Amino acid sequence: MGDGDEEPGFVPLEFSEIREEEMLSRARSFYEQMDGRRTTRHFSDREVPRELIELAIRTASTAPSGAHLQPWTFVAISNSDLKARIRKEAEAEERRFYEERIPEEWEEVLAPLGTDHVKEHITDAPWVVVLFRQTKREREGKLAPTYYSQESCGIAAGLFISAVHNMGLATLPHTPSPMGFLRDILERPAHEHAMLLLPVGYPADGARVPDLRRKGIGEVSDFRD
Ligand code: IYR
Repeated sequence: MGDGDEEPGFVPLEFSEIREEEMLSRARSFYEQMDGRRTTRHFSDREVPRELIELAIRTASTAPSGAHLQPWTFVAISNSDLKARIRKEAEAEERRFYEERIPEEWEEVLAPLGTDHVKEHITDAPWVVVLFRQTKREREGKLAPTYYSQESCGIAAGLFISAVHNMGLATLPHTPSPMGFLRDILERPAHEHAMLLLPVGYPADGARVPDLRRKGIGEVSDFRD
């Protein structure tokens, strides 16, 4: 692209090339950093400054999204009463799931994770962030569609989780099911659907995680070079 190719609405890409050696070293250290992330269910109630949560949400919001509509709302809750209400409703739904609705083949793969209907993390963690997916957007006073909102919000959630890990805190993608109660409690509009509940905080002293291994590169990829 040379002079005279300037299209309105476009600006030059800011890109600075990195030497290949440096690329490899950065790629390795980022992988190692991310490979050290574990999902724990045990959170401390130690305070976390609001600015860190804002930065995690800003990072999540850098996600690419369908038609750049950024179809997400991150509701960040530190209010204890609200967290207690959310926990109560989440546990009521989860109790039904674990006691009545869970199919055998699901129970089998959940057992090693040690999960149950008790969701202490919702009241222990200093922050609970609920990711709402917007299936519609406002356009000229009416509602119009968003596009690829599941994919967009999934990517944003991944960036949120990475940002939290990178800043030295822990989070847990919790999926109370069904989670319609979150829209009611948090007074979000009908076109926003709760997708993930993410407690954020320090791990508790003595926090434990299941003894899992991750799949190797050969199990998660199929190269054709
Ligand atoms: N939503 C429930 C059950 C659950 C389901 C899966 I798949 C998990 O990886 C973990 C839990 C809960 O949050 O307990």
